[in-house]
This record gives sequence, C-alpha cells and structure tokens, in this order.
Amino acid sequence: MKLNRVNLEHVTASSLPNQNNLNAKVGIVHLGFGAFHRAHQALITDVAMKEFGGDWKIVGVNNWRAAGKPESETGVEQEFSSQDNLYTVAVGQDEQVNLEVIGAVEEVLFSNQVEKILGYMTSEAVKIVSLTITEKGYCHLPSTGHLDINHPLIQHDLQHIDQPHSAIGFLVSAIKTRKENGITPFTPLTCDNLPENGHVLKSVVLDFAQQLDPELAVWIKENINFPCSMVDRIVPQTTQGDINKISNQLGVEDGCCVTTEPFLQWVIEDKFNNDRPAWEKTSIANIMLTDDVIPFENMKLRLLNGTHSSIAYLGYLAGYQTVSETMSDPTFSAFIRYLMDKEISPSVDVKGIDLEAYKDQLIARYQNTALQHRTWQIAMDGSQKLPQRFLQTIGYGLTHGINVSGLILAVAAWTKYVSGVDEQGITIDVRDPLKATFSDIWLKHGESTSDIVSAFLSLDSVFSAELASNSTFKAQLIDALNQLIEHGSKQSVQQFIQTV
Ligand code: NAI
Ligand code: CS2
Repeated sequence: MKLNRVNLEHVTASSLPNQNNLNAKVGIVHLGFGAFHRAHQALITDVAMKEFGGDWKIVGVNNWRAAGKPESETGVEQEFSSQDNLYTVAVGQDEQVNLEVIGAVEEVLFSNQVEKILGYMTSEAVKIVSLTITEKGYCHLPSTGHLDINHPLIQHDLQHIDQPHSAIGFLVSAIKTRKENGITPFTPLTCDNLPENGHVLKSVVLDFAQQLDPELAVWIKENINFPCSMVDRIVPQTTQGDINKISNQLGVEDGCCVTTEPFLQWVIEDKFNNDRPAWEKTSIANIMLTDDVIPFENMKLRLLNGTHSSIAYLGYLAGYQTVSETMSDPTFSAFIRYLMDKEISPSVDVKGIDLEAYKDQLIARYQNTALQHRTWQIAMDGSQKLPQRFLQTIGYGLTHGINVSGLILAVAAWTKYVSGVDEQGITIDVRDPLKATFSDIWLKHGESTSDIVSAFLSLDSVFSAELASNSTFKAQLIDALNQLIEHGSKQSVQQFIQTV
C-alpha cells in the first residue's frame, strides 16, 4: 500500500497534511528539489500553509542531466506523482524517530519538461523561485563569484534561451518573459551553501543577461532583488534502508521520504520582490528575517561546513564511513573541537549568538546516530566547497597570525582524497567537476609532493591568487601532505592533537 491521499487514514505519523495545504494553489517553483529542500524549506512552507493558509504549493524541478547523471537514472519525479505528491520527513535523534507527512508539493518535474516549468515560472501566481541546485549549479568560478561563460550549459542556453538546460538559463528566460508581459518579478531565493549566495546568484544572472541582452541586464539590476539566506539542517541522501525503515514505521510505502535531525535554522535577507509565506511566524523555531545575513553565513559555513568537510576528507581516509562514526573516535572529536575553538572561531563575528553553545550543539549534532551521513557524500564537489569552507578561514588566519595548520591538514587530505586512491590503494569514487584535472595532476606529479601542491595551487577557480602565492601556506601544505602520505590520516590527526 503506497502513501497517497486515500491511504492517509492508515498512516502512523506525528503530523499530517490538512485541507489548507492539500487544497492550496501553486505559489513557488523550486529548482533542485533534492533531499535538503524536502526536509527544510518545503516542510517550513507546509507548516506555514497549515497554520496560516495561503497559496504556496511548490512545483519541484530536478535537473539530473545538469548534475551529470544519465537521464535514465533520474530522481523521484515519477515516484511523487504515484504518491499524490505526498512524502515523509523522518526526524531522528539517535533511536527516536518522528514522522511528518508533508502536503506542500503540487508536482515534481524533470528539467526537460521545459514548457511546463517555464509556464509555472512565468505565471503571476508564482511569487518565489527558490534554489538548492548544489554549488556547481551556479556555473560560477568559486574564486571570483562570476559566471563561467564557457560552461557548456551556459553556452547552450545563450543560443537557446527558450529551451534552457541550466538553472541560470531557466531564471533569465522566465525573468525576460515576465518583463515582456508586464508581470511583477518573482523573488529568486537561493538556499545553497555559498557565501553571500544571493550576491553570487545576482552576479551570474547579470553576467548571463549581459551576454544575452545588455538592456535586460540593466533592467534586472535595477528591478530585481536577490536576497541572501543561510540555511541549516543536516539531511543525508536517502538510502533504500531509510525507505524500508520509514515505510515500516509509517504503515504505508513512501519512496520519496527523507531523513533528518531535529535542528533547523533559516536566516533570510528581508528583500523580496513579491509576496512570501509567513515562514518566521510559524511554530517552528530558528527562522528569522534580517537585513544582514552575512555574519550568520560566515558562522555556519566556517564552523559547520568547514568541520564537516574536515571530517569528510580526514575521516574517509581514516576508514570512517559516516560523520557519527568519525566523531566516535575521541582523537577526531578532539581535533574537530580544536579546529572550531582555535582556528575558526577567531574569524567568526556574529551578534546575538552564544558561540560556545552553538559549537557544543554542533558536536552533539555530528554525534547523532540517527543520521548515517556518509563522509563520501560530504566529500563531493570539494572544488566548489573549499573556498568558503577552508580557504577563506585560512586566509584570515594567515593575515592575523593565527595558527591554521589543522585546516591546512584538512586541505592536504582533500588533495589526497581527490587522487582517487585511498590509504589501502583502493579506488575512491571521486565526484567533482574537476575530477579529471585532479587525476592528471597526480599522474603527472605523483613523485613530488611539492609539484603536486604547486599544480593544485595553480587551479585559480579554487585558490585565490593571494593564497596561492603565500609561501607559508604552500610550505605548510607540502608538509601536511607529506605527513599524510607517510603516516596516514588517523596517525596524522593523532600526532596533531598531541602537539597542540
Ligand atoms: P540532492 O543531491 O538531494 O539534490 C540536488 C539537487 O540539485 C537535485 O534536484 C539536482 O537535480 C540538482 N542539481 C544538481 N546539480 C545541478 C546542476 N548542475 N544544475 C542544476 N541543478 C542541479 O542534494 P541536497 O541534499 O538536496 O543538497 C542540495 C544543496 O542544498 C547542497 O548542495 C547545499 O547547497 C544545500 N544544503 C544541503 C544540506 C544537506 O544537509 N543536504 C544542508 C544545507 C544546505
Ligand atoms: C554538507 C552539507 O554535504 C555537505 O557538503 O556539509 O550539506 C551540510 O549537511 C549542511 O550544510 C548542513 O546544514
């Protein structure tokens, strides 16, 4: 028996949809309808409709083609329609799991259904187009924040703006049509883990529009706000084991479920072009509107995502499969807390947050055994993640005389991880837009650590010119990589924590 509207009466869950959200009309299109959106913004919007009404149903769009997956291996689009677009969020804390059935979704589309997607995005009813398309979805250069004009998806869309493949192409195509039809712009709302994510989105949209039609670029700059937002909820990729366990507890089968933690946070810049749901007025805590998101972003991207990626690379190389498994090793948990306290906190300046309590909570969140968050998943797309997770903090530390050798060890672990071979000589399934480049570097320079480091530092889409030319950073990175190659991750972390 599958989850659907008829079978809702057979369902065992702590919360179910009501007539407010089941009968609401579409108000949001979300590009990147992945696990995170389903456990965060869609759930919050669901509660806002249940508590206050409003037409905020979501049309989700998955773009697996842009994600590099074969179209045969698409996501959950068909599954959703077979479940009347209902799904379950399993909120777990160690052994305790609460199920929430969500009724906020109108339908889920695949990105080749262009006419249907643009039909929604250009309709007056749609007031928000939000995004969680992963860092690589912006087709930008992480070191500059500008559009990579030579990106194949961008090149395609500049020639076929009515048949876009990229998220940026969809946005500009819809903005252009709404302008021509005199329809109030929607708010493009990015919820990706990028520093100043709204400014990055604005930058790549303007760069694209400038190539397509300079007058349109001027109009967008003068008429459309791109709010920044900081988002936080740990949502691992759903496994078949999750589906079996959740369906069993639910009493009906749900192939679209996601698992997550109790914690969530959303800090949104209050700069909308159109209406929005009353997210911050819901019974859900930790949701706020502000005029300055950046301090909150810095805090989260550096303290959470910076240590998350440290766990991913050093933990994976040490043989740990998940975050909670890595953190069950006292040496690693001491190392992670040291990074937070001594290397990252000095560069975090956010008002109104008890940073010690925030870090205590982070450690507890990482130790939550209900989440089987794989180090391999977090290790993905490091070339897109390193600048905001490690490199900006390292740059701050080098400028302010702070010892950042722990973070530099994590960068070294990343260069080793992307070699594609682990400490036992077993192949690593590296997922990164620059995967081929990394293999070439190791093939060409594998005999010399110094040459490997020089080749990595020459990647200007990852390392800023300032950092790449910093001799202290380069020397420390060479030492750290030598250490990892000679002693392995576990022993390197052990030796590190014994000397600090
Ligand atoms: P996911 O793999 O479940 O979904 C990724 C979504 O992005 C899919 O809809 C896919 O079609 C789309 N996508 C991938 N590459 C794309 C591209 N090049 N162009 C356009 N669309 C593309 O991943 P998940 O867990 O939903 O995370 C997505 C993003 O959400 C992350 O990259 C991050 O920025 C943000 N996020 C994730 C959190 C988590 O714990 N999973 C927490 C906080 C933020
Ligand atoms: C993770 C993030 O996969 C990753 O890169 O570090 O998705 C992390 O789970 C979220 O940012 C937590 O809010």
